[in-house]
Amino acid sequence: MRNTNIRLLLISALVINVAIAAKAPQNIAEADLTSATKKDLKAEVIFQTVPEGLKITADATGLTPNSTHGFHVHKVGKCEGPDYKSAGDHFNPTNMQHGSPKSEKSHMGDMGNLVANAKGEAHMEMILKKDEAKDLKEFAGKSVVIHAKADDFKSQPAGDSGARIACGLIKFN
Ligand SMILES: [Cu+2]
Ligand SMILES: [Zn+2]
Repeated sequence: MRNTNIRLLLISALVINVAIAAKAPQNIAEADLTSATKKDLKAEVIFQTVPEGLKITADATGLTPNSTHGFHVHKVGKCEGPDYKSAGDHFNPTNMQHGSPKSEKSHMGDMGNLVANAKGEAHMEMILKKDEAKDLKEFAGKSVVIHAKADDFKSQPAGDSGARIACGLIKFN
């Protein structure tokens, strides 16, 4: 009798847990970036689906003061330092050329530049207005990369933004 009660209790706890997991928001994903070469460099990037597209909020610290850095989603969710080549090319499911996120015809993963202030901190908010960008599941499992140099939005295939200095995986919370 007591055994049955305990079993019922366990089962109901399980059911409640499954229900909570199912209700966890799938409209927000996050990447925490670290750097193998610049120990102070850290960044948090939040991806949130909104009616207009995909809202991206990035905060970075530990950058060189007053510097500008190419900033992209890369197609492989693998951050192996120190060069992070493991992250592969830019996320480009629509087969476009590299460019500015403001252009319809750029890589899905092109997020422009992160611009650091005099303290080496960068804050960026933008909305990727691409139809395909609304499916956050496409972004989860990819990686976010910060580059050493500015993205010129012209050079192919990656905006001539130089070495990859930080990397982080995109995960649902
Ligand atoms: Cu990149
Ligand atoms: Zn690109």
